[in-house]
Amino acid sequence: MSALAAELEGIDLGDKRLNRRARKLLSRLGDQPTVSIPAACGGWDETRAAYRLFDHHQVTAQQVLQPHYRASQQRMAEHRHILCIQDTTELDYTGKNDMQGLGPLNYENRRGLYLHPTLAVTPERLCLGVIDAWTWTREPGSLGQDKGQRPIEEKESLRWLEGYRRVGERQRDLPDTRCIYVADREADIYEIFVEQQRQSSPAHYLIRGRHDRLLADGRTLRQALDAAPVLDRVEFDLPKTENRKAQRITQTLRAVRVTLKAPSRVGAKLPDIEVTALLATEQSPAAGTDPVEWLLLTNLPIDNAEQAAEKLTWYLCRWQVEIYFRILKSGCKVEELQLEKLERLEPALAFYMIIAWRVLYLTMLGRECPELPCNVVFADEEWQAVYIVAKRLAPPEKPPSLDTMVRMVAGFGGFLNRKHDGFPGPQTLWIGLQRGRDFAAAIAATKDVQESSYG
Ligand SMILES: [Mn+2]
Repeated sequence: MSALAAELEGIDLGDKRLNRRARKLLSRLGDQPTVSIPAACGGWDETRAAYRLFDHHQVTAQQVLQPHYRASQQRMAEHRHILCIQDTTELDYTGKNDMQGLGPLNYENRRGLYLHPTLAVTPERLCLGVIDAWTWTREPGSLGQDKGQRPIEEKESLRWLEGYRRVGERQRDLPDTRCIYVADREADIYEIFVEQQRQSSPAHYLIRGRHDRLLADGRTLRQALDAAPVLDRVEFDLPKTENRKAQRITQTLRAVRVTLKAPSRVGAKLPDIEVTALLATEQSPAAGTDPVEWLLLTNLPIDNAEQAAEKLTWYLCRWQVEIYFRILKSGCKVEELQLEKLERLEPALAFYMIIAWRVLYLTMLGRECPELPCNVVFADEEWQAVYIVAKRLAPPEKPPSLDTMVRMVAGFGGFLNRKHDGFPGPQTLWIGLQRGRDFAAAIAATKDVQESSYG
């Protein structure tokens, strides 16, 4: 079994043959994540089998993801702190008019669905897996119809609270691990703070603030933060975004424990809640630009510079989910899937969610655990094939280190491995992994030929 198929160990689709087919398909798709399903399957029989699998009523995205959720939870148990990072992305299928069941995106004529996964990530940025995911579509015509009622965004915002509850369930199963729910401004929802106080062994939260909330003492959050002393100054590299280039910035950190005044809700009286607010703001932004700034809210205490810097570092790990979305879309090209209807698309997406996770995992695992023997995450035939092609030597008895292996694999994807190249990124790795599997297949075929001619 390939290392990837092992993620589906214990899958239960209600039928042994279905389970076996699902594992085989995951390997197939994972071997060539960037090509279409027919190309990855390499023939019509197997392609039809894949489509039949997606079509089967037992095969839902959640069924496919279940064993991966479990495997991820086992990996989480090995760590003291786990950031449970949640975010939404849109999957755009505009123009795929024969696909049934899609809904409008931000405009009525853009069509697709929304994906909202939770990734388990260590503070060292190693992604241990997807632990929760859901998808939804908007009703056609719903964008303009909500005037006067609750806007559609407000209804959809429930996903953050539900997602937080799911993380709380993980927390109950993992008594020796602290789970910290991490999310961006969209999750600045008072009900999450309330939920944290209601649960018996709740997950912590670390959420970027969107509102300048009112405090019980009559001030605003921002006023309280501005009055707090500077705890520390931190420097870090900001990755590039669409409208800004990568840069090194210095921020001041301030933190304050405050009591938020409960917002009023129709039909419910919410309690005032104590939270810690952390403000990281750019010390001297370039003229004419807004300071790079994060306002973070957490239930955790921040009493010193070290704790403040730690929370900021944790929040910055949120970037991993953006990389994950990039792997799904640019690497696995999930927006190019050609399937007839949503019920087929969702299980197919679930397969690619596991494949994309593995690329992200390997990218960071090589950095965090360079000395680990590579057969922990690569099957023997995988690492041996890569070794033979890269070194033109018979593979050693003892598997090489993970760092060596990841660099060799990424080399097949265009990574040059010079001193100043640092670590390979996900893109060189996903291309390299694909080629590595081709080598493994070629070598297996050569062995078959040799055996048949000598045997
Ligand atoms: Mn977001």
